[in-house]
Amino acid sequence: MTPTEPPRTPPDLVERLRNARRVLVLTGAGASAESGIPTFRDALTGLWSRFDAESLATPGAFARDPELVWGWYEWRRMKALLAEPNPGHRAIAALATRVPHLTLVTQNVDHLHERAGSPQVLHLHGSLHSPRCARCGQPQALPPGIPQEPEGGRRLAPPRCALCGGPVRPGVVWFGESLPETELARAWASAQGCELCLSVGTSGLVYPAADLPRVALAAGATLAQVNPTATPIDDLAHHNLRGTAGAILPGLVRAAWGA
Ligand code: BV8
Ligand code: ZN
Repeated sequence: MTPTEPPRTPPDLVERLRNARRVLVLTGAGASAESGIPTFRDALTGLWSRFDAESLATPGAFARDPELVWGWYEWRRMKALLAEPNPGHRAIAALATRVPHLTLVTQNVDHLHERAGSPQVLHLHGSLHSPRCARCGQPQALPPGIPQEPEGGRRLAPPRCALCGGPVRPGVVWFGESLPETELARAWASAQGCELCLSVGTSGLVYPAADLPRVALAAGATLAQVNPTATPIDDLAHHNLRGTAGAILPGLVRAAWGA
């Protein structure tokens, strides 16, 4: 570590983490970047490169061109299934065995936290792995195995609902759609009651998830960020650990508990 670089495991943060009873961890797409999953704003290449995420991840885009949108999500689901959890996911899973009350809230839809062993994950934006009928809402089974989607993508007709014949949509929360009430309420309550909020790999641009670190701060929590680049809450955070989740989080857990 060069002398000018800020410490990646500041002693006061390590102490705070080791002694905290209630910790909120909020993750965004950056937490999965080292697993090879493009971040949300990088996941638009090839066929989708002329779109921005906010325009494609919407009910309107799916209504206008279901094959374009379903093709994008099947490509992302393939990337998620081919990916492995990274050391950052595993360090967060280890926190669950150390912190008496750990709440893990994710904006991600890839299920890598679960595959890394995190016992409870609050999904604010849904999941790639739980599609439902766009018409009647009936949950739909996905074909077994890994979809074979070409890089750069292709249009793909969404399956039809077994019950009503409507188009099957991804089980994610699109822009303009409400977040699941229970998960949001539990995330909000955790932010209001935590001693430490760890915001990992999120640009903090999407609401209401982006409010959680501010809610924690207002309730008196210590706020720490793990991100290689600056975000809108840099000035608010007590600690800005400038680096990747896979590089920083294991060191933080080791500094706090040895193993
Ligand atoms: C809603 C699922 C009510 C789909 C996504 C105020 C209040 C409420 C709503 C709004 C509001 N202001 C504006 C809104 C509307 C909107 C919104 O927030 N718009 C933004 C663009 C301004 N919010 C909504 O529509 C929400 N709905 O509030 O309902 C309502 C109802 C009706 C009408 C109006 C309101 C719904 C938001 C959910 C949208 N769905 N995802 C999908 O995945 O396809 S959001 C999408 O962005 C992803 O889930 C993603 O996770 C999320 C946030 O992005 P990030 O995770 O931060 O990813 P990003 O690529 O941006 O950044 C990656 C970061 O990682 C970077 O900082 C990078 O530096 C860092 N990084 C990179 N590598 C690493 C790393 N960090 C660590 N380690 C590394 N190796
Ligand atoms: Zn249906």
